[in-house]
Amino acid sequence: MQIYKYFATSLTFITLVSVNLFAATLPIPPLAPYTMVNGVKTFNMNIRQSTTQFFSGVNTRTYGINRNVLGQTIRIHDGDRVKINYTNSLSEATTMHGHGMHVPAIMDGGPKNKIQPGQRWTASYTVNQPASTNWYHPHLMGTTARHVYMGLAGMIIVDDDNSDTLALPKTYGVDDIPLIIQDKRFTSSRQIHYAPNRMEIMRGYTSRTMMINGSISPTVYVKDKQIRFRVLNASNSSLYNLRFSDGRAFKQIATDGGFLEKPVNLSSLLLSPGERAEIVVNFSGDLGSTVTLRETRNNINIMTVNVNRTSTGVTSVPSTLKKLEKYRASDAVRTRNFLLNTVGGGMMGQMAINGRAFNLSRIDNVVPVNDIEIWNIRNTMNLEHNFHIHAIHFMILERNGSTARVAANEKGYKDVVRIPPNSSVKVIIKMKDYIDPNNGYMYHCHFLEHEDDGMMGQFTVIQNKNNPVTQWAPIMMDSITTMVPSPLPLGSTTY
Ligand SMILES: [Cu+2]
Repeated sequence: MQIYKYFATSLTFITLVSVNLFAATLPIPPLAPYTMVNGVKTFNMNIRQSTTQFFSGVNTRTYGINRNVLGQTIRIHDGDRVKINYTNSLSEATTMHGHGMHVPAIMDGGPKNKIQPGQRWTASYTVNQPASTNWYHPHLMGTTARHVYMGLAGMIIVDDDNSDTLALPKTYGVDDIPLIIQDKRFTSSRQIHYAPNRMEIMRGYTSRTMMINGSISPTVYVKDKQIRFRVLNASNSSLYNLRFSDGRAFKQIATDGGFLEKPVNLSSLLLSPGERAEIVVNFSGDLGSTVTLRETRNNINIMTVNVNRTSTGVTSVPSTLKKLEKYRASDAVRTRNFLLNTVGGGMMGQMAINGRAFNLSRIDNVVPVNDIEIWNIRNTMNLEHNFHIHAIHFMILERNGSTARVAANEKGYKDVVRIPPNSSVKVIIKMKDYIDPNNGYMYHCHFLEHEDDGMMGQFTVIQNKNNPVTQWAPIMMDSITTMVPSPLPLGSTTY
């Protein structure tokens, strides 16, 4: 009976997928509208439950932010004063963390910034970082993985004066296209199925049903020119190796923390959960043809690119993008060691860092501001992990003790680094501001099942008597306390 049921399910599933294959146009998450309130760019983001048709005719329960699934794209500029009001319309508590955002710890949206059902939490700060592709997602201890899986993830695009002037494709959704890549399991009634067992917590809760921007096997229609894709691995625990079906080369222009110094030529791109890459692909001369974007670890066609329009857009990619500030290993004043392994029970024990599972009321590390540090992260398990540090962007110094093993497309600012089984990575970091001895930032494995299980720690940034900074000033709260209804008032923008 079980076997029959399994086959029946599989057959139905295959039929549904084949019906939908390459049928949908790639959805582009709209830009989030904002209002200017006393000079502050104010966004109202409603976290809610709804339904989405991943499979035609079937309503699947999903979570989204101002959308049925995933979130609108928040677009802000270096130097902007912003307030992002997150209202929790779910029937359960959550949080909303700005991943990659360089903000004060209390604005980070980590596990401490809990938003109860019906409540609102506001991230208010002055944007203080270079142009980059970031994202927002829940970060409540123990439920992060399920909440992201249900659909809570959106992009935050930061612009700056440099990105404004670089001759790169920059029309959002047209030649500058977000690609939020995930995979999901579904029940036989096509509801999202999130129920990892112990082995799946360890090895990853993965699926062959992949989606981009919440759509299974979509088609994106582009002009015959240079097209920029902002790629985000928003999966819970999958590595994606992306490649085009014709093996064409493309250029990576940005890592997690913004532009590389120069474009890096690639024919495949490997991203672990939480990592981002901006790539530019040349489709000139391809009018009338299609090419498939493939995930090669599992041999899945994930998106068709249909070149159906002609254009006289950007024809080349600038040869230099940005000068990056780089620290040498000899500049570091200390090295911290982080061991990724389990505690208690060996391979089946609880995920931990340095033998301790996460505890919200424990500060694991105290980092003096303006000190250059090396963080030496070792994965001694026979499993994939990665390592994400909140608020600070770092550079990778070494892989397995070798500077030569750091790939060219990793030589930019990063906030997530892949740590393959039984390997080590040294990164160099410097926190320059936002001292707060009372509120911590997280560092953790971004395989969400590992993070929820305890592979996470907490650090504070404290004053440095040798090299002090002034305390950051919070943006004053104003009188806006309710959601701004549509239609949007003058001064707002929408896509
Ligand atoms: Cu991990």
